[in-house]
Amino acid sequence: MHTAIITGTGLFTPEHIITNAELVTSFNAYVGLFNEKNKDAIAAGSITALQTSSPEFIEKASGIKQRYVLEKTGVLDPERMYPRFTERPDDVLSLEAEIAVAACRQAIAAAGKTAADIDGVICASANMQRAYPAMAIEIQQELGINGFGFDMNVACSAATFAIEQAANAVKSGAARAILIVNPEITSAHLEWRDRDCHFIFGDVATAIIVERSDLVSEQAESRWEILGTKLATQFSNNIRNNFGFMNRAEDSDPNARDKTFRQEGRKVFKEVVPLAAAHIEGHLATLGFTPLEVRRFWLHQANLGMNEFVTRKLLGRDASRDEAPVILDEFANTASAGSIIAFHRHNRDLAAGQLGVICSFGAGYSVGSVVLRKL
Ligand code: CO8
Repeated sequence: MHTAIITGTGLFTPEHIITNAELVTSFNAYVGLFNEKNKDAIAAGSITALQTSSPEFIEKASGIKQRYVLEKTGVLDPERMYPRFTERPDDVLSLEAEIAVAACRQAIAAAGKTAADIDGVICASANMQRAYPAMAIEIQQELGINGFGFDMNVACSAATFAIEQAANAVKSGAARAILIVNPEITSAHLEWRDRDCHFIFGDVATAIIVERSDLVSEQAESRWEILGTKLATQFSNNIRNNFGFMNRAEDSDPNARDKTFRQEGRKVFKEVVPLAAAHIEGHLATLGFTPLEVRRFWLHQANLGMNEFVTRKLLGRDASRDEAPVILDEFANTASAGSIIAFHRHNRDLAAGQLGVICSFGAGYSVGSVVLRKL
């Protein structure tokens, strides 16, 4: 058995920012248009008037201040309320692969590797742009990587679940190095017209190199030994999207509300916090550690209050931002990429021997943890 190490990460950040104030201005314009258009039905009681949103609520309830998106004019157009992308021909790199490749190139360079050193690509994301061929294979071709590529989707937990697959491939000797990539175009699957969730998500792509310890390059920017991974799932309808290939055959409306992201946010909050905290504590115990020995927690970035609850349960006190970095204020929830952005931004300052935990949680429900030691 080999030892699996994380040696490089990459982050692609879209150029457009939508602040809470901008988002709410266009959402409230949409509400005004809707209520005006339906004023007779609203007066008759057959349609409920929409309520306005507020930047103060968004920041207080979630900790989110802004989000990055690949396209903002469509999202902010009160007559449209979703991004405006141009369909690309089959022989042009797809948008999801394009942002993935940008993050991958950074991760490969950070690890001091070339495409020839990598044996497989895992594209792990909450949303794939198409059914097939796999996004991973298109990314693999664009980067000139030999070997194999496959896609996997465990929503917000896709990255940690992929780290386990990569670590197993490396440990068993099946691969020298695996490239994991998490391109998240959440803007295309978010219902920007729903006051309960219109502020939640942002677009981004992250990438990670997992490789064999004896093959690590001297140029590698960091070296984190994967001491263990632990995955768990428990079915729940509280975060769900019914978009899929059966829609046409079912004669269902492709624009119906259930064909984009929807959630019971409060239930998710209450049910997932204890799951995540118990999961991390149990995982650490199997490796002979307690939460108090962990120097840093790179948690899923969905809600600031959620992360504060998780770390309070683990540590018995409030965690500092240094112990549990927050990036959701800047990026919002970026599904599988959130905990990886936190790791990417905040891992280089730790000393050799210190422990860290990456933990994601979300739809499924799903929880994935990765215990790391800095070398
Ligand atoms: N503006 C003003 N007021 C509002 C707004 C708004 N925008 N929205 C709701 N309110 C009001 C409500 O009407 C309610 O009023 P009242 O008390 O009078 O009834 C009050 O504010 C409180 O409403 P909520 O109880 O809904 O608010 P919460 O405090 O629970 O906050 C959150 C809502 C922020 C959504 C919170 O519940 C939360 O963050 N929960 C956790 C969510 C989470 O972690 N989800 C993870 C899912 S992500 C994932 O797994 C990936 C899925 C795949 C990605 C797909 C890409 C699109």
